[in-house]
Amino acid sequence: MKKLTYLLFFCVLIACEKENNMNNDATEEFPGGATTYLNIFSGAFEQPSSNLSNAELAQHATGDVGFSANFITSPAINNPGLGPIFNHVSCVACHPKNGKSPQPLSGADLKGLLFRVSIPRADESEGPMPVPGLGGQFQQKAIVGTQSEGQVSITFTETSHTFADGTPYTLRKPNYTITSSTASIPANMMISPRIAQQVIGLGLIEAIKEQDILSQQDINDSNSDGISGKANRVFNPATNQYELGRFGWKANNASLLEQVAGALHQDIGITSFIFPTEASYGQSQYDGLADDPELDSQAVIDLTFYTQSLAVPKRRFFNDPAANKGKEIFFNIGCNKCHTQKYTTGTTGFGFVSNQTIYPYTDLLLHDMGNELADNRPDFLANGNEWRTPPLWGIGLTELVNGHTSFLHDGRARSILEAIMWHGGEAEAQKVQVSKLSKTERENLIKFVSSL
Ligand code: HEC
Ligand code: HEC
Ligand SMILES: [Ca+2]
Ligand SMILES: [Ca+2]
Ligand SMILES: [Ca+2]
Repeated sequence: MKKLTYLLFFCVLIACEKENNMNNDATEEFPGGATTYLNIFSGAFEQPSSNLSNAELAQHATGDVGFSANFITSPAINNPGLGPIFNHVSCVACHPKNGKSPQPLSGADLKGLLFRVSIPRADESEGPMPVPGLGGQFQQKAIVGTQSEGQVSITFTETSHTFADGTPYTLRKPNYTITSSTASIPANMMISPRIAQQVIGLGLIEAIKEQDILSQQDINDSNSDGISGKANRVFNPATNQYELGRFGWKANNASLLEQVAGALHQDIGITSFIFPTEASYGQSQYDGLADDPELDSQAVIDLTFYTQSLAVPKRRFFNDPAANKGKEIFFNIGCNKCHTQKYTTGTTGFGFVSNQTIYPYTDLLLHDMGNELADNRPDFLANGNEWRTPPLWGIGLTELVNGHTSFLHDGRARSILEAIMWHGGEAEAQKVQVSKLSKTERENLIKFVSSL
């Protein structure tokens, strides 16, 4: 009898270990593999990968200048072409110190928040249908003498909740309203709020083998764990074909070149060889200047290289007992079912991101996160409830680098714990388990996530 109990206990342990797949290799202290940056300070997101050649370091430095450059109204000698309509004047204005934007508290200063807009179409997998007179993004700024597309207001609804141990907490939901617009707003227009993400480690994300992402899909939840990750498939104008989506909050961009050229085009109003026509073409704001592309192709490639070669900082609290207890909770609860711990990258055009063992904590797949987080706006294969699992590496440094702890797709969460408590849909079970943890267990879990 006693033997049987032991045996059963043993099996449960084995099953549990097999199920949660936790990896405890010492290499995890260097989550970006050989690219990892080893100092922790407020500039930790602005460092080139540690394994760049001198030529690569020089290109990184050139791209760095472009990332910080303020674009200005044409004609100008340096950085011309801003707008005529735009969201911000530089990359770094939205991605401060290459980190996440703080949450905006009013429509008067949206910081790194922008709004994607579209109207419904028969087959959403072809990508969002632009809104007549507004296009695919709402630009709330314009150069002197031009009208912006309009203004937005933000209000908040606060709700009260309690953990199982009786500790209260609140969640604050932002509501966005377009208060004025140069175009008439169609009744069926869909709006997706998106906040600027951190831009570290993206060359490594680009180098994850497509097969390693696709093999995690479980579209029909055939293993019945309530989680049904799905890859996005998006049109890439740089290659003129549909490809696996990796970047953006809905995995709506296939490559960093497309992402960067898209940011120049839509966010700043700069045309390039990928997007040679102004975002405002066909609208009253169009400038009609024959100066496109406004940025030469080498500058776009250097800027893209900058995002491909930014290091991931070293882990903190790596051998901290509380963080290690939190790691066990993370895996036992099943956070890793979406926040995949580890990959070995493939061989890419860049040696420095090839064949690296990395720990980004993402599956790069889309998940239904419930109605509370939904933007109700499809983006290629992502439906209105789905978001891409964001990488968690660097998350604990957000406070040090950016002086805030705003998380999730519109920055609504005011802490890592709030970000977890907003999880719903496919992650409802994990959220409920967190709500049942003791105070110490909750603190350990947060300590672990902050160590990433
Ligand atoms: C108006 C604010 C804003 C500006 C300006 C801006 N970005 Fe972004 N950036 C964002 C937002 C918002 C996202 C998320 C977009 C999405 O979900 O589609 C993003 C995403 C990205 C990503 C993908 C990150 C990831 O993890 O998927 C990269 C790379 C990036 N931006 C680079 C740039 C570069 C380079 C520039 C300058 C040319 C720039 N951004 C300018 C707001 C901005
Ligand atoms: C079903 C998949 C899934 C599971 C399970 C899951 N997450 Fe997430 N997580 C996501 C997605 C998707 C987002 C982005 C949601 C959004 O922005 O609206 C996210 C966002 C986050 C963020 C905010 C990241 C950022 O950069 O803004 C944190 C922190 C986080 N998750 C931690 C956890 C923890 C801890 C657990 C386990 C208790 C967990 N997640 C379980 C999919 C998941
Ligand atoms: Ca322009
Ligand atoms: Ca627009
Ligand atoms: Ca499943």
